[in-house]
Amino acid sequence: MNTPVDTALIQSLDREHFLHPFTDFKDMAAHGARVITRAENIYVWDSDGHKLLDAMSGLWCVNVGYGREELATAAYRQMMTLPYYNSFFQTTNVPAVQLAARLSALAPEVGGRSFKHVFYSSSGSESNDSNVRMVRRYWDLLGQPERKIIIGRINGYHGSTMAGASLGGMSSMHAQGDLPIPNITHIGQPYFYEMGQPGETPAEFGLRAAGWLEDKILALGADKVAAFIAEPVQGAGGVIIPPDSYWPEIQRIVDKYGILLISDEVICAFGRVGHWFAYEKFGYRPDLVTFAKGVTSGYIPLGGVMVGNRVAEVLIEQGGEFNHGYTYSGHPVACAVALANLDVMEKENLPGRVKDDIGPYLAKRFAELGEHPLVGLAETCGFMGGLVLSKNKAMHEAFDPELGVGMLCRGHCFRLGLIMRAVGDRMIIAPPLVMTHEQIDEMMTLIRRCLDATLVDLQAAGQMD
Ligand code: PXG
Repeated sequence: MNTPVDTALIQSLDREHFLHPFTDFKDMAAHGARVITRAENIYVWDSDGHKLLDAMSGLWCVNVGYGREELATAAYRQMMTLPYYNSFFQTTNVPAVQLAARLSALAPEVGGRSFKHVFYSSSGSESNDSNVRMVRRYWDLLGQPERKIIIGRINGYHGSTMAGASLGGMSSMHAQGDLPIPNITHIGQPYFYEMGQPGETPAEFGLRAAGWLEDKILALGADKVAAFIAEPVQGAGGVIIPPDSYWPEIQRIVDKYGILLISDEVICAFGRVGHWFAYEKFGYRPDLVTFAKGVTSGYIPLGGVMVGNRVAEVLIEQGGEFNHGYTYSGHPVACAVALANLDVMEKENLPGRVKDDIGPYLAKRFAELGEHPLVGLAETCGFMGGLVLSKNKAMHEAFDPELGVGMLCRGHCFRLGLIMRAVGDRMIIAPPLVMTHEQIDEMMTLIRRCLDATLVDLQAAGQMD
Protein backbone atom coordinates (compact mmCIF):
# COMPACT_ATOMS: atom_id res chain seq x y z
CA MET A 1 0.00 0.00 0.00
CA ASN A 2 2.94 2.32 0.67
CA THR A 3 3.96 3.18 -2.90
CA PRO A 4 7.16 5.25 -2.93
CA VAL A 5 6.54 8.86 -3.87
CA ASP A 6 8.93 11.19 -5.66
CA THR A 7 8.53 14.08 -3.22
CA ALA A 8 10.37 16.65 -5.33
CA LEU A 9 8.30 15.83 -8.42
CA ILE A 10 4.97 15.98 -6.58
CA GLN A 11 5.97 19.25 -4.91
CA SER A 12 6.92 20.79 -8.21
CA LEU A 13 3.67 19.69 -9.91
CA ASP A 14 1.79 20.96 -6.86
CA ARG A 15 3.48 24.35 -7.19
CA GLU A 16 2.73 24.53 -10.91
CA HIS A 17 -0.89 23.35 -10.95
CA PHE A 18 -2.65 23.24 -7.59
CA LEU A 19 -4.08 26.35 -5.93
CA HIS A 20 -4.71 25.33 -2.32
CA PRO A 21 -7.56 26.61 -0.13
CA PHE A 22 -6.85 29.38 2.39
CA THR A 23 -3.26 29.66 1.19
CA ASP A 24 -0.79 32.42 0.37
CA PHE A 25 0.16 31.00 -3.03
CA LYS A 26 3.40 32.94 -3.31
CA ASP A 27 4.58 31.95 0.14
CA MET A 28 3.68 28.31 -0.42
CA ALA A 29 5.47 28.17 -3.76
CA ALA A 30 8.60 29.28 -1.94
CA HIS A 31 8.38 26.52 0.68
CA GLY A 32 6.71 23.58 -1.06
CA ALA A 33 3.85 21.52 0.36
CA ARG A 34 4.19 18.59 2.74
CA VAL A 35 2.98 15.54 0.81
CA ILE A 36 0.73 13.30 2.92
CA THR A 37 0.71 9.82 1.46
CA ARG A 38 -1.08 7.44 3.82
CA ALA A 39 -2.86 7.13 7.13
CA GLU A 40 -3.87 4.52 9.69
CA ASN A 41 -5.90 4.85 12.89
CA ILE A 42 -4.82 8.23 14.36
CA TYR A 43 -1.56 8.62 12.43
CA VAL A 44 -0.64 10.04 9.02
CA TRP A 45 2.66 9.70 7.15
CA ASP A 46 4.30 12.11 4.72
CA SER A 47 6.27 11.19 1.62
CA ASP A 48 9.55 11.26 3.57
CA GLY A 49 8.20 8.59 5.92
CA HIS A 50 7.72 11.08 8.77
CA LYS A 51 4.91 9.87 11.10
CA LEU A 52 2.52 12.41 12.59
CA LEU A 53 -0.10 11.93 15.30
CA ASP A 54 -3.15 13.65 13.81
CA ALA A 55 -4.71 15.52 16.70
CA MET A 56 -7.01 17.37 14.25
CA SER A 57 -8.82 14.35 12.69
CA GLY A 58 -7.84 15.67 9.26
CA LEU A 59 -9.89 18.85 9.41
CA TRP A 60 -12.22 18.00 12.31
CA CYS A 61 -13.76 15.12 10.40
CA VAL A 62 -12.09 11.70 10.65
CA ASN A 63 -14.09 10.71 13.73
CA VAL A 64 -13.71 6.93 13.28
CA GLY A 65 -9.99 7.19 12.47
CA TYR A 66 -8.20 6.29 9.26
CA GLY A 67 -8.15 2.96 7.43
CA ARG A 68 -11.67 1.67 8.19
CA GLU A 69 -12.33 -1.05 5.68
CA GLU A 70 -16.08 -1.03 6.36
CA LEU A 71 -16.38 2.42 4.78
CA ALA A 72 -14.28 1.52 1.74
CA THR A 73 -16.31 -1.64 1.18
CA ALA A 74 -19.59 0.30 1.40
CA ALA A 75 -18.33 2.76 -1.25
CA TYR A 76 -17.16 -0.03 -3.55
CA ARG A 77 -20.41 -1.97 -3.29
CA GLN A 78 -22.56 1.10 -3.88
CA MET A 79 -20.42 2.19 -6.84
CA MET A 80 -20.92 -1.21 -8.44
CA THR A 81 -24.69 -1.13 -7.76
CA LEU A 82 -25.64 2.48 -8.43
CA PRO A 83 -22.74 4.95 -8.45
CA TYR A 84 -24.94 7.94 -9.13
CA TYR A 85 -28.44 9.01 -9.71
CA ASN A 86 -30.06 12.36 -9.01
CA SER A 87 -32.94 13.03 -6.65
CA PHE A 88 -34.45 15.91 -8.64
CA PHE A 89 -37.28 14.65 -10.82
CA GLN A 90 -39.33 12.65 -8.35
CA THR A 91 -36.71 9.92 -8.11
CA THR A 92 -34.90 8.69 -5.04
CA ASN A 93 -32.29 6.10 -4.10
CA VAL A 94 -32.04 3.55 -1.34
CA PRO A 95 -29.00 4.79 0.68
CA ALA A 96 -30.25 8.41 0.68
CA VAL A 97 -33.61 7.33 2.08
CA GLN A 98 -32.09 4.97 4.61
CA LEU A 99 -29.66 7.63 5.80
CA ALA A 100 -32.38 10.28 6.15
CA ALA A 101 -34.45 7.90 8.28
CA ARG A 102 -31.40 6.93 10.33
CA LEU A 103 -30.32 10.53 10.98
CA SER A 104 -33.83 11.46 11.94
CA ALA A 105 -33.90 8.62 14.48
CA LEU A 106 -30.55 9.75 15.92
CA ALA A 107 -31.58 13.39 16.34
CA PRO A 108 -33.25 13.65 19.74
CA GLU A 109 -36.64 15.32 20.03
CA VAL A 110 -36.48 18.25 22.43
CA GLY A 111 -39.31 20.41 23.69
CA GLY A 112 -41.61 19.74 20.76
CA ARG A 113 -38.85 20.01 18.13
CA SER A 114 -38.36 16.84 16.10
CA PHE A 115 -36.23 16.28 13.02
CA LYS A 116 -37.99 14.00 10.58
CA HIS A 117 -36.51 15.48 7.39
CA VAL A 118 -33.08 15.90 5.85
CA PHE A 119 -31.98 18.18 2.98
CA TYR A 120 -28.71 16.94 1.47
CA SER A 121 -25.66 18.73 0.09
CA SER A 122 -21.98 17.83 -0.26
CA SER A 123 -20.41 20.17 2.31
CA GLY A 124 -20.96 22.41 5.29
CA SER A 125 -20.78 25.54 3.15
CA GLU A 126 -23.44 24.32 0.74
CA SER A 127 -25.61 23.28 3.67
CA ASN A 128 -25.51 26.77 5.09
CA ASP A 129 -26.38 28.21 1.70
CA SER A 130 -29.37 25.86 1.78
CA ASN A 131 -30.22 27.19 5.24
CA VAL A 132 -30.37 30.75 3.94
CA ARG A 133 -32.62 29.67 1.07
CA MET A 134 -34.83 27.60 3.36
CA VAL A 135 -35.18 30.24 6.06
CA ARG A 136 -36.20 32.88 3.51
CA ARG A 137 -38.65 30.49 1.86
CA TYR A 138 -40.15 29.69 5.26
CA TRP A 139 -40.88 33.32 6.10
CA ASP A 140 -42.16 34.00 2.56
CA LEU A 141 -44.61 31.12 2.89
CA LEU A 142 -45.78 32.50 6.22
CA GLY A 143 -46.47 35.86 4.58
CA GLN A 144 -43.60 37.65 6.35
CA PRO A 145 -41.10 38.20 3.51
CA GLU A 146 -39.65 41.21 5.34
CA ARG A 147 -38.12 38.79 7.85
CA LYS A 148 -34.84 38.43 5.96
CA ILE A 149 -31.98 39.24 8.29
CA ILE A 150 -29.88 36.40 9.65
CA ILE A 151 -27.69 37.13 12.66
CA GLY A 152 -24.37 35.29 13.04
CA ARG A 153 -21.41 35.88 15.34
CA ILE A 154 -18.03 37.56 15.03
CA ASN A 155 -15.34 34.85 14.74
CA GLY A 156 -18.00 32.24 13.88
CA TYR A 157 -17.28 29.97 10.90
CA HIS A 158 -20.01 28.73 8.59
CA GLY A 159 -18.12 27.98 5.40
CA SER A 160 -16.46 29.64 2.49
CA THR A 161 -19.14 30.18 -0.16
CA MET A 162 -20.64 33.68 -0.51
CA ALA A 163 -23.43 32.89 1.97
CA GLY A 164 -21.30 30.68 4.24
CA ALA A 165 -18.53 33.28 4.55
CA SER A 166 -21.16 35.99 5.11
CA LEU A 167 -22.87 34.06 7.92
CA GLY A 168 -19.47 33.52 9.48
CA GLY A 169 -17.82 36.42 11.23
CA MET A 170 -14.23 36.15 10.04
CA SER A 171 -13.08 39.68 9.20
CA SER A 172 -10.27 38.43 6.95
CA MET A 173 -12.83 36.59 4.82
CA HIS A 174 -15.22 39.55 4.71
CA ALA A 175 -12.37 41.76 3.57
CA GLN A 176 -12.09 39.82 0.31
CA GLY A 177 -15.09 40.01 -2.03
CA ASP A 178 -17.44 42.56 -0.49
CA LEU A 179 -18.89 40.40 2.25
CA PRO A 180 -21.18 39.94 4.03
CA ILE A 181 -23.91 39.79 1.41
CA PRO A 182 -26.96 41.93 2.28
CA ASN A 183 -29.19 41.08 5.26
CA ILE A 184 -26.57 39.26 7.30
CA THR A 185 -25.17 40.83 10.46
CA HIS A 186 -23.18 39.72 13.51
CA ILE A 187 -22.95 39.91 17.29
CA GLY A 188 -19.97 39.24 19.57
CA GLN A 189 -18.80 35.75 20.53
CA PRO A 190 -19.12 34.25 24.03
CA TYR A 191 -15.37 34.21 24.72
CA PHE A 192 -15.00 34.72 28.47
CA TYR A 193 -11.18 34.57 28.58
CA GLU A 194 -10.88 37.61 26.31
CA MET A 195 -14.13 39.44 26.93
CA GLY A 196 -15.07 38.76 30.55
CA GLN A 197 -14.87 41.88 32.72
CA PRO A 198 -12.97 42.09 36.03
CA GLY A 199 -15.10 40.53 38.77
CA GLU A 200 -17.58 39.01 36.28
CA THR A 201 -18.26 35.26 36.62
CA PRO A 202 -18.45 33.06 33.51
CA ALA A 203 -22.19 32.59 34.19
CA GLU A 204 -22.76 36.36 34.30
CA PHE A 205 -20.71 36.82 31.16
CA GLY A 206 -22.71 34.08 29.37
CA LEU A 207 -25.93 35.97 30.05
CA ARG A 208 -24.38 39.26 28.97
CA ALA A 209 -23.05 37.72 25.71
CA ALA A 210 -26.45 36.17 24.93
CA GLY A 211 -28.00 39.58 25.63
CA TRP A 212 -26.12 40.97 22.61
CA LEU A 213 -28.55 38.96 20.50
CA GLU A 214 -31.55 40.67 22.08
CA ASP A 215 -29.89 44.07 21.68
CA LYS A 216 -29.32 43.35 17.98
CA ILE A 217 -32.87 42.11 17.43
CA LEU A 218 -34.31 45.23 19.06
CA ALA A 219 -31.99 47.49 17.06
CA LEU A 220 -33.00 45.85 13.77
CA GLY A 221 -36.69 45.39 14.61
CA ALA A 222 -37.84 41.88 15.48
CA ASP A 223 -40.12 41.74 12.44
CA LYS A 224 -37.06 41.99 10.18
CA VAL A 225 -35.10 39.13 11.75
CA ALA A 226 -35.37 35.66 10.22
CA ALA A 227 -32.87 33.54 12.14
CA PHE A 228 -29.84 33.31 14.40
CA ILE A 229 -27.03 30.93 13.39
CA ALA A 230 -24.24 29.71 15.66
CA GLU A 231 -21.89 26.82 16.31
CA PRO A 232 -22.55 25.07 19.66
CA VAL A 233 -18.80 25.44 20.31
CA GLN A 234 -16.89 27.62 17.84
CA GLY A 235 -14.44 25.34 16.06
CA ALA A 236 -12.41 27.19 13.44
CA GLY A 237 -12.59 30.28 15.68
CA GLY A 238 -10.36 28.45 18.16
CA VAL A 239 -12.52 26.01 20.17
CA ILE A 240 -14.37 28.76 22.00
CA ILE A 241 -16.55 27.05 24.63
CA PRO A 242 -19.47 29.17 25.83
CA PRO A 243 -20.34 29.39 29.55
CA ASP A 244 -23.22 27.10 30.61
CA SER A 245 -25.58 30.05 30.98
CA TYR A 246 -25.20 31.10 27.33
CA TRP A 247 -27.34 28.66 25.33
CA PRO A 248 -30.43 28.63 27.59
CA GLU A 249 -30.51 32.42 27.42
CA ILE A 250 -30.15 32.35 23.61
CA GLN A 251 -33.09 29.95 23.52
CA ARG A 252 -35.18 32.27 25.68
CA ILE A 253 -34.43 35.19 23.35
CA VAL A 254 -35.17 33.42 20.03
CA ASP A 255 -38.40 32.08 21.55
CA LYS A 256 -39.42 35.52 22.75
CA TYR A 257 -39.10 37.02 19.25
CA GLY A 258 -40.16 33.93 17.26
CA ILE A 259 -36.82 33.78 15.44
CA LEU A 260 -35.54 30.56 13.87
CA LEU A 261 -32.47 29.01 15.50
CA ILE A 262 -29.84 27.34 13.30
CA SER A 263 -27.32 25.10 15.05
CA ASP A 264 -24.27 24.67 12.82
CA GLU A 265 -22.98 21.28 13.96
CA VAL A 266 -20.60 20.60 11.09
CA ILE A 267 -17.88 20.03 13.70
CA CYS A 268 -19.85 19.31 16.87
CA ALA A 269 -22.24 16.54 15.70
CA PHE A 270 -21.47 12.82 15.44
CA GLY A 271 -19.80 12.32 18.78
CA ARG A 272 -17.41 15.26 18.94
CA VAL A 273 -19.02 16.64 22.13
CA GLY A 274 -20.23 13.27 23.41
CA HIS A 275 -23.64 13.15 21.69
CA TRP A 276 -24.93 12.42 18.22
CA PHE A 277 -26.01 16.05 18.02
CA ALA A 278 -24.60 18.85 20.16
CA TYR A 279 -27.86 20.72 20.82
CA GLU A 280 -28.71 17.86 23.17
CA LYS A 281 -25.63 18.53 25.30
CA PHE A 282 -26.29 22.25 25.53
CA GLY A 283 -30.04 21.86 26.02
CA TYR A 284 -31.44 24.08 23.29
CA ARG A 285 -34.04 23.49 20.59
CA PRO A 286 -32.83 24.39 17.09
CA ASP A 287 -35.08 24.57 14.04
CA LEU A 288 -32.34 23.65 11.56
CA VAL A 289 -29.13 21.70 12.20
CA THR A 290 -26.23 21.88 9.73
CA PHE A 291 -24.06 18.77 9.43
CA ALA A 292 -21.15 17.54 7.24
CA LYS A 293 -17.63 16.28 8.10
CA GLY A 294 -18.23 13.56 10.76
CA VAL A 295 -21.31 12.16 9.00
CA THR A 296 -18.90 10.24 6.73
CA SER A 297 -15.81 10.75 8.91
CA GLY A 298 -14.51 12.72 5.91
CA TYR A 299 -14.07 9.59 3.77
CA ILE A 300 -16.31 11.14 1.10
CA PRO A 301 -17.96 14.57 0.84
CA LEU A 302 -21.46 14.79 2.29
CA GLY A 303 -23.38 17.46 4.14
CA GLY A 304 -26.92 18.47 4.84
CA VAL A 305 -29.48 20.11 7.05
CA MET A 306 -31.71 18.39 9.59
CA VAL A 307 -34.98 20.24 9.08
CA GLY A 308 -37.04 20.53 12.24
CA ASN A 309 -40.81 20.10 12.24
CA ARG A 310 -41.52 23.84 12.59
CA VAL A 311 -39.89 24.56 9.21
CA ALA A 312 -40.64 21.24 7.50
CA GLU A 313 -44.37 21.48 8.15
CA VAL A 314 -44.60 24.89 6.51
CA LEU A 315 -42.42 23.91 3.51
CA ILE A 316 -44.37 20.70 2.95
CA GLU A 317 -47.94 21.73 3.78
CA GLN A 318 -47.91 25.03 1.91
CA GLY A 319 -46.60 23.34 -1.23
CA GLY A 320 -44.99 25.10 -4.21
CA GLU A 321 -41.59 24.17 -5.61
CA PHE A 322 -38.48 24.91 -3.53
CA ASN A 323 -36.14 26.11 -6.27
CA HIS A 324 -32.92 24.88 -4.77
CA GLY A 325 -30.74 21.74 -4.76
CA TYR A 326 -27.48 20.25 -5.97
CA THR A 327 -26.42 17.61 -8.50
CA TYR A 328 -25.09 15.58 -5.59
CA SER A 329 -28.00 16.06 -3.14
CA GLY A 330 -28.50 12.56 -1.72
CA HIS A 331 -25.51 11.06 -3.56
CA PRO A 332 -25.93 7.29 -3.20
CA VAL A 333 -22.25 6.50 -2.63
CA ALA A 334 -21.78 9.28 -0.07
CA CYS A 335 -24.93 8.16 1.74
CA ALA A 336 -23.83 4.50 1.71
CA VAL A 337 -20.49 5.50 3.24
CA ALA A 338 -22.32 7.58 5.86
CA LEU A 339 -24.45 4.57 6.80
CA ALA A 340 -21.33 2.41 7.21
CA ASN A 341 -19.72 5.20 9.26
CA LEU A 342 -22.75 5.40 11.55
CA ASP A 343 -22.62 1.60 11.93
CA VAL A 344 -19.03 1.87 13.18
CA MET A 345 -19.85 4.76 15.49
CA GLU A 346 -22.82 2.90 16.92
CA LYS A 347 -21.03 -0.44 17.29
CA GLU A 348 -18.10 1.23 19.07
CA ASN A 349 -20.38 3.61 20.97
CA LEU A 350 -18.14 6.56 20.04
CA PRO A 351 -20.45 9.33 21.33
CA GLY A 352 -20.82 7.46 24.64
CA ARG A 353 -17.04 6.88 24.81
CA VAL A 354 -16.43 10.61 24.42
CA LYS A 355 -19.06 11.45 27.03
CA ASP A 356 -18.07 8.97 29.73
CA ASP A 357 -14.55 7.73 29.03
CA ILE A 358 -12.03 9.41 26.74
CA GLY A 359 -13.68 12.86 26.98
CA PRO A 360 -13.30 13.11 30.77
CA TYR A 361 -9.79 11.59 30.54
CA LEU A 362 -8.76 14.18 27.92
CA ALA A 363 -10.28 16.94 30.08
CA LYS A 364 -8.16 15.84 33.05
CA ARG A 365 -4.92 15.49 31.11
CA PHE A 366 -5.43 18.68 29.06
CA ALA A 367 -6.16 20.74 32.20
CA GLU A 368 -2.71 19.75 33.51
CA LEU A 369 -1.23 21.85 30.69
CA GLY A 370 -2.49 24.91 32.57
CA GLU A 371 0.61 24.55 34.77
CA HIS A 372 2.95 25.11 31.83
CA PRO A 373 4.59 28.58 31.98
CA LEU A 374 3.39 29.36 28.45
CA VAL A 375 -0.24 28.32 28.89
CA GLY A 376 -2.80 30.90 30.04
CA LEU A 377 -5.84 28.65 29.67
CA ALA A 378 -6.40 25.00 28.71
CA GLU A 379 -9.95 23.71 28.32
CA THR A 380 -11.86 20.99 26.50
CA CYS A 381 -15.41 20.18 25.49
CA GLY A 382 -15.97 16.53 24.65
CA PHE A 383 -13.11 15.57 22.33
CA MET A 384 -11.95 19.03 21.31
CA GLY A 385 -9.65 21.34 23.20
CA GLY A 386 -8.01 24.75 23.07
CA LEU A 387 -5.13 26.31 24.93
CA VAL A 388 -3.97 29.92 24.96
CA LEU A 389 -0.29 30.74 24.64
CA SER A 390 0.24 33.67 26.97
CA LYS A 391 3.17 36.00 27.63
CA ASN A 392 2.09 36.50 31.24
CA LYS A 393 -0.55 34.03 32.33
CA ALA A 394 -1.47 35.83 35.57
CA MET A 395 -2.24 38.99 33.59
CA HIS A 396 -3.81 37.22 30.57
CA GLU A 397 -1.20 39.08 28.53
CA ALA A 398 -1.13 38.20 24.84
CA PHE A 399 1.98 38.10 22.66
CA ASP A 400 2.45 40.67 19.93
CA PRO A 401 0.54 39.08 17.00
CA GLU A 402 3.46 40.03 14.73
CA LEU A 403 5.57 37.39 16.53
CA GLY A 404 3.32 34.60 15.22
CA VAL A 405 3.79 32.53 18.39
CA GLY A 406 0.98 30.10 17.46
CA MET A 407 2.64 29.41 14.11
CA LEU A 408 5.99 28.96 15.84
CA CYS A 409 4.42 26.33 18.10
CA ARG A 410 2.68 24.69 15.13
CA GLY A 411 6.05 24.43 13.38
CA HIS A 412 7.49 22.59 16.39
CA CYS A 413 4.46 20.29 16.38
CA PHE A 414 5.07 19.21 12.78
CA ARG A 415 8.77 18.75 13.47
CA LEU A 416 8.11 16.64 16.56
CA GLY A 417 5.39 14.50 14.98
CA LEU A 418 2.12 16.13 16.03
CA ILE A 419 -0.61 17.86 14.06
CA MET A 420 -2.21 20.69 16.06
CA ARG A 421 -3.83 23.78 14.60
CA ALA A 422 -2.97 27.35 15.55
CA VAL A 423 -5.72 29.98 15.55
CA GLY A 424 -3.74 33.09 16.39
CA ASP A 425 -2.09 32.11 19.66
CA ARG A 426 -4.75 29.48 20.53
CA MET A 427 -3.52 25.95 19.89
CA ILE A 428 -6.38 23.56 19.23
CA ILE A 429 -7.04 19.85 18.95
CA ALA A 430 -9.96 17.66 17.85
CA PRO A 431 -8.54 14.11 17.70
CA PRO A 432 -10.25 11.02 16.25
CA LEU A 433 -12.85 9.58 18.64
CA VAL A 434 -11.17 6.15 18.60
CA MET A 435 -8.14 7.28 20.62
CA THR A 436 -7.11 5.05 23.52
CA HIS A 437 -6.01 6.35 26.91
CA GLU A 438 -2.42 5.42 25.99
CA GLN A 439 -2.69 7.44 22.79
CA ILE A 440 -4.05 10.41 24.74
CA ASP A 441 -0.97 10.12 26.98
CA GLU A 442 1.25 9.95 23.90
CA MET A 443 -0.43 13.09 22.50
CA MET A 444 -0.02 14.94 25.80
CA THR A 445 3.70 14.12 25.88
CA LEU A 446 4.05 15.49 22.35
CA ILE A 447 2.07 18.65 23.20
CA ARG A 448 4.33 19.29 26.22
CA ARG A 449 7.46 18.84 24.07
CA CYS A 450 6.10 21.34 21.54
CA LEU A 451 5.27 23.85 24.27
CA ASP A 452 8.73 23.42 25.81
CA ALA A 453 10.43 23.98 22.43
CA THR A 454 8.30 27.08 21.84
CA LEU A 455 9.19 28.40 25.30
CA VAL A 456 12.92 27.92 24.64
CA ASP A 457 12.61 29.93 21.41
CA LEU A 458 10.69 32.71 23.14
CA GLN A 459 13.23 32.86 25.97
CA ALA A 460 16.07 33.04 23.44
CA ALA A 461 14.25 35.91 21.71
CA GLY A 462 13.85 37.72 25.07
CA GLN A 463 10.06 37.43 24.96
CA MET A 464 9.75 35.32 28.13
CA ASP A 465 11.72 35.04 31.38
N1 PXG B 1 -19.71 25.16 9.41
C1 PXG B 1 -18.79 24.87 10.33
C2 PXG B 1 -19.14 25.00 11.78
C3 PXG B 1 -17.52 24.45 9.94
O1 PXG B 1 -16.59 24.17 10.87
C4 PXG B 1 -18.23 24.66 7.65
C5 PXG B 1 -19.47 25.07 8.10
C6 PXG B 1 -18.00 24.56 6.18
O2 PXG B 1 -17.87 23.25 5.80
P1 PXG B 1 -17.15 22.88 4.40
O3 PXG B 1 -17.44 21.42 4.30
O4 PXG B 1 -17.81 23.65 3.33
O5 PXG B 1 -15.71 23.21 4.56
C7 PXG B 1 -17.23 24.33 8.58
C8 PXG B 1 -15.89 23.90 8.08
C9 PXG B 1 -10.26 25.24 10.15
C10 PXG B 1 -11.28 24.83 9.15
O6 PXG B 1 -9.24 25.77 9.72
C11 PXG B 1 -12.57 24.55 9.55
C12 PXG B 1 -13.52 24.22 8.59
C13 PXG B 1 -13.16 24.14 7.26
C14 PXG B 1 -11.85 24.42 6.87
C15 PXG B 1 -10.91 24.78 7.81
O7 PXG B 1 -10.45 25.06 11.34
N2 PXG B 1 -14.82 24.01 9.00
